[in-house]
Amino acid sequence: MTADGLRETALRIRRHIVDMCAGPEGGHLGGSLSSADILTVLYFSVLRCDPAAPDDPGRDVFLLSKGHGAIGLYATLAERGYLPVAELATYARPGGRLMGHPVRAVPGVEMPTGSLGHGLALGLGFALSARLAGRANRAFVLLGDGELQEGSCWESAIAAAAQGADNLVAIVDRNGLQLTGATEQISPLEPMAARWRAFNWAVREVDGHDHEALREALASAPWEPGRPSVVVASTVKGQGLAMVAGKAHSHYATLSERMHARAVRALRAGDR
Ligand SMILES: Cc1ncc(C[n+]2csc(CCOP(=O)(O)OP(=O)(O)O)c2C)c(N)n1
Ligand SMILES: [Mg+2]
Repeated sequence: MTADGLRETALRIRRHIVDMCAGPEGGHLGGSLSSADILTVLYFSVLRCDPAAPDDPGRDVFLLSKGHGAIGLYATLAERGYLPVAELATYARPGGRLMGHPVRAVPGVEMPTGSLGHGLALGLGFALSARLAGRANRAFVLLGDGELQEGSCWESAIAAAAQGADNLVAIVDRNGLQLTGATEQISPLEPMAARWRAFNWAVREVDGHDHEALREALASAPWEPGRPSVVVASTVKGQGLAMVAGKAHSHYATLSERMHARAVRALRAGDR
């Protein structure tokens, strides 16, 4: 996809996210906006995947380990053709399949997620099974930075390096915020890149809102044969909406009609 195409797609995805947050249940606004460019680049420039054959054994697998970012994933899957865009209006409504956290009933969702700390182990399982079957497909796992406070993430990192799983690619949405505040004030994660290197992973640090930098890093993995890869993507929680960007309270929002209209105007203005 062209640079303009990616930019327009990311904007549409952000608009869907904002729309879903205006429903009666609200949604995880900030973390979905911070991941929107990563998801756009993955689904429109990197992943070998086909909405017409979501179970193709040769597909690249994507797992949203930070499953609370579900509305961003739904918006991306809809834009990519896995489900009708109109279905996004059923998010969090009785009888619908688009719940607050993703489940396998949604086309394109590989595993249910939402309980933090499990996605990297699941991704390693996909990567190892592809290798055993002699297939070249890769597994991509998107982790929250606060999520990395779960010890199971580091257990999985050790196991992946021990297995030399170079078809596993982790992406850390490094927005610096977790539910109640800054990661560095609550349970520090720095030096982030050095920690992953110490766990024997190949590491790249990129601007998580720069489509070309993301594409180059993700499409060219593995960068070091025999090592799993991690992209530490520097992001802003709530990116695209100045009224919440960089603020912990962006984590979850139920937008009133007035706030929704303001958010839609702000997104449009940012596109100029
Ligand atoms: C095991 C577990 N503990 C707690 C939660 C509740 N929870 C949901 S989101 C969140 C904060 C996660 O922060 P981060 O991973 O940085 O996500 P982001 O900033 O990208 O939204 C927490 C604690 C959970 N979903 N799972
Ligand atoms: Mg975070």
